[in-house]
Amino acid sequence: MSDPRRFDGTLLDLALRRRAFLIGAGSLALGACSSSPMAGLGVAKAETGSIGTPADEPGPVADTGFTEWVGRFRPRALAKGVSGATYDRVMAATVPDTAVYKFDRAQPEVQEPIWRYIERRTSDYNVETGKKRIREYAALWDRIEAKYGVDRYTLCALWGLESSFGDLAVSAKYMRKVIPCLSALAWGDARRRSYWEQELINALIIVDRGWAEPDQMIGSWAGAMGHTQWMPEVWLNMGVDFDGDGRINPFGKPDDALAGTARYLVERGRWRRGEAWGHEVDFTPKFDHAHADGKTQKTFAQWTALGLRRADGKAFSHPDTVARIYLPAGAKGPAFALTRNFYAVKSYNPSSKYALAICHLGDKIRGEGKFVRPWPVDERSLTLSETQEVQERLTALGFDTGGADGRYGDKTRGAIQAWQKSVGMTPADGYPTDKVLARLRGG
Ligand SMILES: [Ca+2]
Repeated sequence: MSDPRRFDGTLLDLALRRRAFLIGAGSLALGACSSSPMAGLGVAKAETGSIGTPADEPGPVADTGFTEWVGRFRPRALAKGVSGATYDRVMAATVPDTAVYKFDRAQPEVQEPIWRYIERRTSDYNVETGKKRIREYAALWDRIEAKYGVDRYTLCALWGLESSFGDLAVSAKYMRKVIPCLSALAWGDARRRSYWEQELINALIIVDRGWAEPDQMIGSWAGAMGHTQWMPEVWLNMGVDFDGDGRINPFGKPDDALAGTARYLVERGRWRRGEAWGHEVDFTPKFDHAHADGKTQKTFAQWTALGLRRADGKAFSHPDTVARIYLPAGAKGPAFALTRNFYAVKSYNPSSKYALAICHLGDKIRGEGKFVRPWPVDERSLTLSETQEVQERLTALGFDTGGADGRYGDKTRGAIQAWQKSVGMTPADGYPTDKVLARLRGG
């Protein structure tokens, strides 16, 4: 379920959101389009050679190459369950939306500090709107909690970040017809062709089942649709007809979308009923930040013995629960002990800061306050190019940052921390600071 590339941009997240391998912290409401999840994906050369479009030129327009491809792809689509009638009807009317290719090449221009990322997603507007939705859909939340056990506040927050609570006025600007997008990608994106082919097939099966007509299937350019931005595969396999109208629908009434997403969190994220996602924590001076690598698992009792405590001063109510420590902004910022349900949320979109934004927004909708420890806003954040330099230097030293895209995500954090440990730099918190860069430059 996860893309090797950390993608935690803002808007295009939306675009390339993928439950299987695309990443992104979605937020329709955020504006700023900062990155391409498809960097490097390129139009590349089609296997057929029919559209060998160079990466710096516009994508191919509909031409005989596409028609030929539709004919060639037909037997494979039928073998995977699409009816011939649906395939012919839908694909004959499809003009590939080649504008999708340009999204490949968008590159991030700024590195957004984690606190801006979190604060924008947990804005007063989102908190207040979330509270309204909690009241408005009380009966639906009751039913979803009873059946799936997923906390309504967290699920409501996910809805808020995925589609601004289903606000079509906000999302309309980003909407495209999904089948033409997926067709263009399946036809022209050599690198991820098999993924796009499968999603196109899934979309056609949805049509086959009578759940939607192609014109109704609108979403991001990468094919994510509806209230909680389902890719066709999620719609097909995790969808639930929760309003009982005989079809599964990620649009319109939010019942199916929210129930299906709760099902996803349970079945794919292994959400556990009644458990918190984690706690904000603090450390006594003896705590060694090298343990805070987002991987090491210990019970709260064991962490307590190592010098960790709850930031609000309360005792851990379940000392035997296993947690991992996450430092999104290094040793000086807020720190978190994460339990299973954090990772359930992260399974929906594999970025830690995306999951943190959702869990925090959910808590705020529930009525809880801000984090106890302040963000290190006075500490200068590295620029995009400086972060890229850190990544390049670490890569050269054999620490895997997953590329050098200038983004500070889970993989880069892990690489910095591993390097800090190897050179004895403390705190080994994985956070890219001036000091880290200077030491890397100094060899
Ligand atoms: Ca339904």
